[in-house]
Amino acid sequence: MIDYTEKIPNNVDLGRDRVLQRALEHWQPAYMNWWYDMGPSESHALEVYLRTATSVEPDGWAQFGYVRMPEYRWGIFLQPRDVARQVNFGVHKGQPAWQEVPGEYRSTLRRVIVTQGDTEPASVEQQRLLGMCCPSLYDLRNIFQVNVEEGRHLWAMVYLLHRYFGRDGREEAEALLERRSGDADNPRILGAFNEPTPDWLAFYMFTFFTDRDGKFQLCALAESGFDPLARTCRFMLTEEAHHMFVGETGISRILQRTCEVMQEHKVENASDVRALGVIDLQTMQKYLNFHFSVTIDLFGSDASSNAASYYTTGLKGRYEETKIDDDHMLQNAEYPVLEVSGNKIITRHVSALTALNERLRDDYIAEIQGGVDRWNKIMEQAGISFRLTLPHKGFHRAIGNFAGHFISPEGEVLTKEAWENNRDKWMPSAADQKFVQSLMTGRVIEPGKFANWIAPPIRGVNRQPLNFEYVRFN
Ligand code: BYC
Repeated sequence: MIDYTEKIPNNVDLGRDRVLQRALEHWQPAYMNWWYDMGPSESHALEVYLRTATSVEPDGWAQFGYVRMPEYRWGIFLQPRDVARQVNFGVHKGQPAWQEVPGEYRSTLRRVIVTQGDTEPASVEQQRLLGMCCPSLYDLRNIFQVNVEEGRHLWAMVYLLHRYFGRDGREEAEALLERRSGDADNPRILGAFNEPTPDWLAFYMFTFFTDRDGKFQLCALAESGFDPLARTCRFMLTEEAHHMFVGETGISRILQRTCEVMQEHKVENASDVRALGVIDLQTMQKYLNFHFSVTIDLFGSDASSNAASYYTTGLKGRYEETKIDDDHMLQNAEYPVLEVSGNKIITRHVSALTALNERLRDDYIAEIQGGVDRWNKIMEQAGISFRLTLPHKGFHRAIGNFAGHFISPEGEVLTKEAWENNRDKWMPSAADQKFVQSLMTGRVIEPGKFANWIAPPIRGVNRQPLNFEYVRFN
């Protein structure tokens, strides 16, 4: 019999919880089967220089060493409990934070946890082939780090389902291993997690844009009145930061390399840039448009009674709820949302409670803009006039007020036909994707070497040199 307390680093007193142990005895082998089937392709024998969380202390959550990924110790960690913590918003404001699931909110909470949990294995599935065309050992190690941590985030949600939701929770935990990204019959729950991640440009965009949705959703759940959920999400956020770092620096390094080549060869035209084996800035903008629009859909509808009730009942807060100076009830407050009226986009003030998805989306967009500004400095420093911009919030949306409308990146309301005629100018066309993928046909695995289309990072992982053997192929 496997000793789970030994195998699963945890701070939830796993050794004493017989019910949980029994549940895990069933789930853990199914998880391993899923990892072998859907985890990174042809990776099982590789030794990877990974960080593993072995405790929540500052010196414990980032232990570096070589690990074969199937032997990674997927731990269960919650931020330590603050016994004075209260429900900080909604109708239960001021009550002690709940340590067990309130009966009347059981199915709603389970649903939110399942939705969050579902994204974690989905992203691993989306990225499973990318190791086969990595631009360096450094990047290969980083994608594997992201993948094992998404696996751990699945564990985090499964722990909550097993520990607090009885038989329904166990069934949901099993279903998390059964859905598959992009599967026509049994897809992942949210739209963006059924899109393919076919190349490394898409991967960096995904970790910059979509992992950041993860950050904002986790921040909102970290405010939850259900304390175990709040504490789990707090700890997940420490790992999420690295994923967004991989995305932001990945895009920066591609831009850096493109700018170097443009300067060196004095070329500006996209086809000339492509001929030199780097990704033109116009294509970068198209990928940005796609990933931004698909990701902002993940925040849900602009007006959502679900979001209002999550808040009123104390289950899901706002970004940085406790730092906001208001009544934390929002009974009479309003919030501006956009909608299409005729051929114009207008602003309407609606109840702040129903607009909570929109508010979180706006907080997210403000942070994204900061990253885009940092990317633009690379072009500025290279003396290149091209600038990346965020498309209008209504561009290419499938959820909320803009769904079914045809909005240009500049925010004009167009006919379907006019929009379709410009589609390939705004979003990656089949030919653009083919070009990007043509740069990524094989993997670069010589220590210290990088593919031509991406600059090396400024520094290595955990102060290791750039030519460190981040992955051992043996
Ligand atoms: N695709 O009232 P609404 C991450 C559904 S990422 C498909 O607006 P609500 C990560 C919705 O379910 C963060 N369906 O919805 C990143 C609802 O269905 P029903 C993941 C969608 O509930 C990278 C209906 O439409 N975490 O961690 O207010 C790598 C009405 O919509 C979508 C969470 O999302 C969509 N995009 O808001 C790894 C947090 N959007 O009731 C990991 C948990 C909406 O009609 N989830 N629908 O059947 C939530 O809080 C909410 O479910 C949502 C949706 C904010 C997502």
